Amino acid sequence: MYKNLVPRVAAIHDLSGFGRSSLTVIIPVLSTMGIQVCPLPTAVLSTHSAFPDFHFRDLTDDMSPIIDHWKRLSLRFDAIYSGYMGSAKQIDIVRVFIRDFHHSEQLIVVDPVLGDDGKLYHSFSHEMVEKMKELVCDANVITPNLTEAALLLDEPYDETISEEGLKDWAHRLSAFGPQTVIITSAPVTDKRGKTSVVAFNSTDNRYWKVVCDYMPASYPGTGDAFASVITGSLIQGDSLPIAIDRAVQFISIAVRSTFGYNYQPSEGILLEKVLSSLNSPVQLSSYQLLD
Ligand code: PXL
Repeated sequence: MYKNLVPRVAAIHDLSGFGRSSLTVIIPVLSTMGIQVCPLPTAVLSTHSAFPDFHFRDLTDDMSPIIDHWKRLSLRFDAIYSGYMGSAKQIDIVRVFIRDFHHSEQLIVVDPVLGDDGKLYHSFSHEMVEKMKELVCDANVITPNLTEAALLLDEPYDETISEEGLKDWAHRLSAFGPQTVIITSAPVTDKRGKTSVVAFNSTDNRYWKVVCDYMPASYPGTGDAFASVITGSLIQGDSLPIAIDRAVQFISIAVRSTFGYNYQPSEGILLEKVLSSLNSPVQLSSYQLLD
């Protein structure tokens, strides 16, 4: 059977020129992990949407011709990985793309990019939330942050949600279709200064948790870096808890490397300084299996 010499991912995200988010993070992370990235861009922006007055070019009408060309080339993708959508209409295009390019050994990761800190991102409407609920049904793995998990479940954003509550949310999200649900920015109510990632895998009915230090700064693009390490790690054959450990450790190193500088957080984590750490084995595994 035909096999790619290097694992190949179709990456369906926007290209934001400045601010280290989406494809400018996803391509270097996955390339460093030895994975070929084929971008299917959803939009081109001058910066990510947290900068004022950004220029935005919606690429909805270019996606189908790009996909049609890829079909004529009979491209085979080991994974399909989607994130920020340029319009709600693109979700129908992505769903057809997944259906047409699907094969049994393929990993489908949907990062349901919608918002953060309890708020929808600038320029997203409720229609995007409703369409994203459809897209997550097609995924094997989804990586919502706490805000996105709440939006997908029509729950109020709850920064004080308990571990039991997080398990319930992860379980309910997996009922949409994905076997694996990974919720980031999950609060740790019994420990000060900590944040966590809580995950559920419906194939073995196990819940996992990785706790790390909370740093009082918010860098755009960390969710993209996190989901990219998860995607790369699962493609490389890691288990779910090790993939989460790798992603948490990478984000922690990246945030700590950045935090000490007097620097505008809107420019994103100093990715270039820490990319090479992706090639080191997990130094200190810290995952816990939850009851
Ligand atoms: O990191 C998610 C993301 C991706 N793309 C764009 C964004 C954001 C978050 O703000 O604005 C354009």
